[in-house]
Amino acid sequence: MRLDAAEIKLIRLPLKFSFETSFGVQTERHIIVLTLYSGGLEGYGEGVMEHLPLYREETIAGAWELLEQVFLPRVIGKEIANPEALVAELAPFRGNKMAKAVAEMAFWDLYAKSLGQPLWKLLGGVREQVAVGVSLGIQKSLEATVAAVEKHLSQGYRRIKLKIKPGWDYDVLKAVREAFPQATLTADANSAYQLSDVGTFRKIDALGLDYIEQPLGFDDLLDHAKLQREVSTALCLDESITSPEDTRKALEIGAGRVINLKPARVGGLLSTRRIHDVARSFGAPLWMGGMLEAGIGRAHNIHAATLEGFTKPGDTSSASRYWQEDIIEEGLEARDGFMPVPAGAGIGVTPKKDYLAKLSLREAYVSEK
Ligand code: OSB
Ligand code: MG
Repeated sequence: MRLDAAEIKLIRLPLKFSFETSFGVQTERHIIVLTLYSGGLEGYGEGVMEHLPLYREETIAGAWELLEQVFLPRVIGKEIANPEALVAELAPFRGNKMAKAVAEMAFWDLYAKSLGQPLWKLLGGVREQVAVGVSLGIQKSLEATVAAVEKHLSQGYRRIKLKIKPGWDYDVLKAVREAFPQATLTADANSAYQLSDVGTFRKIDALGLDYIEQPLGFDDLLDHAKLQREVSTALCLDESITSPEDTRKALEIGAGRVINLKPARVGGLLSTRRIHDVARSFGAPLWMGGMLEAGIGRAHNIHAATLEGFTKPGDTSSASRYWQEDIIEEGLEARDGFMPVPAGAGIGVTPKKDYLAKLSLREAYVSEK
């Protein structure tokens, strides 16, 4: 299909809660929203990068520059047959997976719409709803944490993930475990620890967590392998996984046993499917991560989570947890711990154009020269 034009917007969307992790506190998102135009069709993509490179290296400034000046001009005006062809166009450029993913995922939406198919079917998904849990930020107190866990368990969420950081780890996990002996609990450190903190993880090991997410360096597989040999709880990799190749290496050396897969972190949905296949070949379960996405990115993630290997509950919880008003018409709401996959062609959601215009801080339009 021929790509006629592209529009990028940077929007600001306030969160309903302040989300604290080991790397900072978020009270709002700044989101790059891409629309690709082809014939009468529109495909949508959403960026997960932020102003500061606190999670991984990419930034809004860098992604904006690449999308507006390099990636989009390279594909607009061209005949792009399928997602493989789009990925090939961007392949000469190293890294910048999040920026590439914005374009790749918008293209998938467009491509699925051109075929009149829902995205999940085109990807080869096997289910029409996906199991979900919640990711709870660092709270003000142990009591507040236990109350937040209670609230989300009672809403039916199938797993509770608690953010941890040095000084806020074993005690909070222990308090929650004691209050909820049967709950599926996990912890996410967002790379806040070093191998020398092994003592903390030996203590946490006794709490029966389903996994411990990304305890060590964002780009460090070797020390994760060393830590995994010291604890019986599975380690789950998030930040460290950006490609099928590093997934193979991570699983080969035993750097973890579970994969948090975020399409936006790995360059998009083709890469997601390849990583999924690598993880399955090692027998490693996957789950769908999240980056506090608004409706477009959340919809993409829900579609991708229908692939067979996503056997653990993901982070794509109800949009109404995050936003007073989402950027799409449809409500993405979980019921009893399951998120239905949006129906209709492509990602199956409709951006609110007037609302996006109101939220917009910056815009660019790329058309054929
Ligand atoms: O590490 O999974 C993470 C949010 C922003 C950046 C990194 C992470 C997260 C979350 C939130 O855990 C998941 C969500 O609710 O979207
Ligand atoms: Mg994580």
